[in-house]
Amino acid sequence: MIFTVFLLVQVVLLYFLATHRSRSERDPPLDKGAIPWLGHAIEFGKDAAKFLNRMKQKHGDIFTVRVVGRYVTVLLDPHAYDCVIKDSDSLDFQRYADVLMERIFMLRLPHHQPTHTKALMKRHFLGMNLAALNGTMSRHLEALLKAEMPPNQKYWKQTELFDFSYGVLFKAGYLTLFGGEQNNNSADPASVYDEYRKFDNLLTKVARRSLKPEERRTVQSARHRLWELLAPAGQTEESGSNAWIYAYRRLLQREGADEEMQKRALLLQLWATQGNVGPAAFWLLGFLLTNPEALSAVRSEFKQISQMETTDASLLHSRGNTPVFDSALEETLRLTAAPFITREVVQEKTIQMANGQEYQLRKGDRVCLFPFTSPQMDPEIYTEPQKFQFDRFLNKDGSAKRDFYKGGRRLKYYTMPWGAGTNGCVGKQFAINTIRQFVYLVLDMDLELCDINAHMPEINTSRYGFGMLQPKGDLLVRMKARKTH
Ligand code: HEM
Ligand SMILES: *[C@@H]1O[C@H](CO)[C@@H](O)[C@H](O)[C@H]1NC(C)=O
Ligand SMILES: *[C@@H]1O[C@H](CO)[C@@H](O)[C@H](O)[C@H]1NC(C)=O
Ligand SMILES: CC(=O)N[C@H]1CO[C@H](CO)[C@@H](O)[C@@H]1O
Repeated sequence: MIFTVFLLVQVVLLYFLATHRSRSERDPPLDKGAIPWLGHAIEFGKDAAKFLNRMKQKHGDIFTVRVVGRYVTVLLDPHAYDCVIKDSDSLDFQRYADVLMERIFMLRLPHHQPTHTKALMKRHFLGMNLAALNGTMSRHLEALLKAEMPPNQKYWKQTELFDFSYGVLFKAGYLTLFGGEQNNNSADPASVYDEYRKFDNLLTKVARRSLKPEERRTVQSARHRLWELLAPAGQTEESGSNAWIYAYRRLLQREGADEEMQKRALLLQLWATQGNVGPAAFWLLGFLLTNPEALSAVRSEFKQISQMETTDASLLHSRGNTPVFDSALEETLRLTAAPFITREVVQEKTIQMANGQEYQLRKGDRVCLFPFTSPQMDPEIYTEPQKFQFDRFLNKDGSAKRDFYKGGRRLKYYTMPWGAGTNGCVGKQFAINTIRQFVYLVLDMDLELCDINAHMPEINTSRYGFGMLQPKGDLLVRMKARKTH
């Protein structure tokens, strides 16, 4: 009896020691939440943007919250973001990414060297190779759109814009980066897309470990199917747009990854390269269709260019020639790109805020930036931040606007859809080219809302933190190819 009581006291004491944490002067405000251990996990998962806004009102631009036993310091002062983005000695991106890789993709790469992968991706997705990608992508896009919307058809085709945009861009992107030019053993893009959407729909729940039993079965089966579908990719050497997979596999082999881990790594890359473009193109087309002034501005810019240049495909590489489109895209991403930028604190570190105040980050905690809240939706930086204004990123003279201010100081980071620093998106330029080409081709068809008074669907709040947001529901449109083409 005495022994049991003794044990109980010990357990309680241990629990207290493990979860107790008091504030010191240099710590950010601490908010553990009412539920022991879980802390704020439930509210965080339901709608992270709303929760972080509430914490910002309560504590200011930096605070520490407890989420599933971990302490996460959230930093919302964009003037202080460089402290986190630039420091790779005391703040480790890889350690944090490894957790997600293991949980979502069941991927373990013990000898993985991120800098090598990074260099490989840069080699293949930028510079000369970007030029090759653009051509392949453009051919796949045209073929897929032609199949969806045969020329010379008389009748309107009704479709859901999100599903349409995601489907076409995913399949074109898959064929470009995983199928290649001559490759004959790549899987049917439609089956890859179907399985991917099942996986994608449950991804946030996998990351938060909140799957119901039947959802767990769905995820496991979709993940398995995808591994099998991707297994043949990059097995043989190829030139062309999927050469990167062969090189990537060779790199993984040198790092000691077996076949099994290689195909799992390919699913990770499918997610990184195909998960954001479709949703981004959906939001942009949706905002244009619900803002007639913006739509006609973009259409007339495209019209001018296609008159100037000889072929439509050349639009894809006329970088910098579409300031109106670029501004509309940047505005779209401001409103709908919401990644967390997270690091693990491996050494104590001091952060200096815009007002000069200093805070200490504790070893073992995580630090998380959420640029969606600030700068992107910050009313001090953008007037009426909820509103889509296609020309927000244009100066009066029509050039790109890059100066935005907070607290009287010019911001280095005024939107961050692509992340930043060494871990920023390597596919940015390719993604922009692709979206530009897709929107160009789609606007070249007859396209209209089924209900001219339709509003944009609401945001699915469970996806905050996972890159591009997705809508709750969809937007019905009808389209048909123009006769003259
Ligand atoms: C609208 C489209 C896209 C958006 C908004 C986007 C956004 C991002 C963001 C925010 C990150 C950084 C993640 C972090 O810091 O944790 C990232 C990483 C990455 N992106 Fe993109 N991306 C897009 C399209 C693409 C495309 C088309 C490709 C491939 C061609 C691509 C390839 C990658 C890769 C390989 C990484 C990982 C880089 C690393 O591990 O350091 N992305 N992307
Ligand atoms: C690919 O497969 C098709 C039939 O499945 C065949 O007609 C074509 O010649 C093949 N192409 C190459 C490059 O092997
Ligand atoms: C919202 O997103 C989650 C995660 O992707 C998904 O499971 C859920 O079905 C979505 N809800 C709606 C209404 O689309
Ligand atoms: C720089 C560049 O964009 N290059 C290529 C883009 O695609 C076309 C074909 O559609 C090629 O001709 C360009 O060389």
